[in-house]
Amino acid sequence: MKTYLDLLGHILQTGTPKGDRTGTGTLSVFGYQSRYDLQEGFPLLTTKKVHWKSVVHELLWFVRGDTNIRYLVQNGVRIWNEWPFQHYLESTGRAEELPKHGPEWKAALKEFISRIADDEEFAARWGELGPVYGKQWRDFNGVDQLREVIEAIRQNPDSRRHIVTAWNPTDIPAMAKAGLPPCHTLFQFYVAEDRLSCQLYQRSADVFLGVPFNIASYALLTHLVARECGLEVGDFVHTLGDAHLYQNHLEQAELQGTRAPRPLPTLHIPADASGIFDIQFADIELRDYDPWPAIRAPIAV
Ligand code: DHF
Ligand code: TMP
Repeated sequence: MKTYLDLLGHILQTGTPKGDRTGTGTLSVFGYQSRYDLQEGFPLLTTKKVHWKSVVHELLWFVRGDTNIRYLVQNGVRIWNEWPFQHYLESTGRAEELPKHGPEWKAALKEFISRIADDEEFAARWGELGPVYGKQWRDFNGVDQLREVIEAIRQNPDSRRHIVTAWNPTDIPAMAKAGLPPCHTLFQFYVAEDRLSCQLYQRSADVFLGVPFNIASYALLTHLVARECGLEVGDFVHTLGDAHLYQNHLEQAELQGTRAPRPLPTLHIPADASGIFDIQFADIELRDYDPWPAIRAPIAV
């Protein structure tokens, strides 16, 4: 899959140094588009190992309308841990005494996460990310956008209005408090020749850490919606706003750029598995994933 490596190369070659909210610093471009033909295989990167289990659990968590990290934590998914933790430290006045990523901070994070898993009340109070993706997809001021878009694709496939938006301006302050305003902001489905395509507008893209997850997540969503509508899959079109590489990811990105892509894995869901709203994790199977080793990088919080 050359497409993603082209994006890495484009930012390394033409990116402009730019400051950012987290204070890390980035190389950034504004506006970029990639296209993944889902008939060619499942676009999970092969040039580094991506934690597939987290991609699947996170998507099922969105689809169910959940916004509390407890489900993720209980299923071994760590990708959303740091934002509620930071909010907890700030709210309890301990952020100052625990410098980010130091040994005491790490110990406190571990303790926080085991309390989220074991203590239901604590999780209800501190595991919430606010009205983020799951809430907006399933209940945007009362509208179940996901259910409605699936019904609309079934009834009127040619429509040019198959849109789901996570960008709910009145809810942005509440999202920013414990989580983040949505990065994957708005998506649109498109049907032609019995194939379902999906385009995502992502306002802000951490190209080394976030984007590999985002591509796989929307490819999986496209498969699940297509299945629900009796369609084949078409393309995933990924449109990026601020596409950036953090300054502390540059070496990792260079290393990844030296690796030759391998054949893509394929996605398999048994015909008798439930539909998108009730599908089980175990029904979603990826075959023949043979990636290069993982490449570690620090995440900017
Ligand atoms: N903040 C920033 N700065 N970048 C992000 O990509 C991001 N993504 C969020 C929330 N906030 C964010 C949600 N998605 C990882 C991947 C996706 C993600 C959050 C985190 C991540 O850390 N991936 C590592 C480890 C994955 C694992 O747990 O095994 C990776 O190497 O892919
Ligand atoms: P921002 O809100 O200041 O743009 O910071 C969000 C960061 O998280 C930014 O680096 C983009 C990144 N991100 C992704 O790339 N994909 C995601 O799915 C999420 C949630 C965040």
